[in-house]
Amino acid sequence: MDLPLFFISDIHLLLNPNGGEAGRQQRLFRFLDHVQASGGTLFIVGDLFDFWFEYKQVMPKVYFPFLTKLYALKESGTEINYLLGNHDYWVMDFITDTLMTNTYFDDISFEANGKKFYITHGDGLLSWDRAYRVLKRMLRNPLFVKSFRALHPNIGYAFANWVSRRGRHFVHTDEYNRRIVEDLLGFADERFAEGFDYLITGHYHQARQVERNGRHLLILGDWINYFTYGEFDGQSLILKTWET
Ligand SMILES: [Mn+2]
Repeated sequence: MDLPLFFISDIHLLLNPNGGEAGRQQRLFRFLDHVQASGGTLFIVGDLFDFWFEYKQVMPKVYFPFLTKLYALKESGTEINYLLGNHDYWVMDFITDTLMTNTYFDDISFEANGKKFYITHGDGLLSWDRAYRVLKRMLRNPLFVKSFRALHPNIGYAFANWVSRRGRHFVHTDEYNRRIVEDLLGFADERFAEGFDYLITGHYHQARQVERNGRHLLILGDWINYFTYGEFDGQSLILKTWET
């Protein structure tokens, strides 16, 4: 795993691009160029796509510019690790074999330069999220996925669009965000007690870095409002903003 390590999440590339989408993607492409030039490793910590559902022979064409960009990055020799989120869990061989170096269906942990990392997309972590955890198990159930895949793609994607429009609430109150950080710190402290130095999560659409006795919780923000990323240079992990 080549240093530096870069962590991004919650880009939510749109199925129905709005006026700002091309510019947003160009900004992301410049970041990817930076990753390539640095000779480092990229971690995408979930919700790269606002919706990805792959079929045996079919995948969404709207993402073509991004897919070619990422494929070129991989072909140049950059390692791309993709941890699936709650918007882009339903991948097949195009993602796992063609586009990404490694794809992960669950949390991962590893050691780099003497530091122990725990990486999670983060959905379902909150202590009060019991109902969501049941829903998550259902949406990932192989029988459910098989049934959804049997629907015509136009029907499947129309349904996803409808769900996505209803669920778009990426800006929360300060009070709600503070409660989330507090709850995530409970989960982080458990990982720190196990010996992990860094807990990195996405999903919560807030950019925060909290230190606890030299160990760090990093909430990655997103590429909708924050344009943030985590960078580990071998010594320390820092939350940065791309093109401030
Ligand atoms: Mn998410």
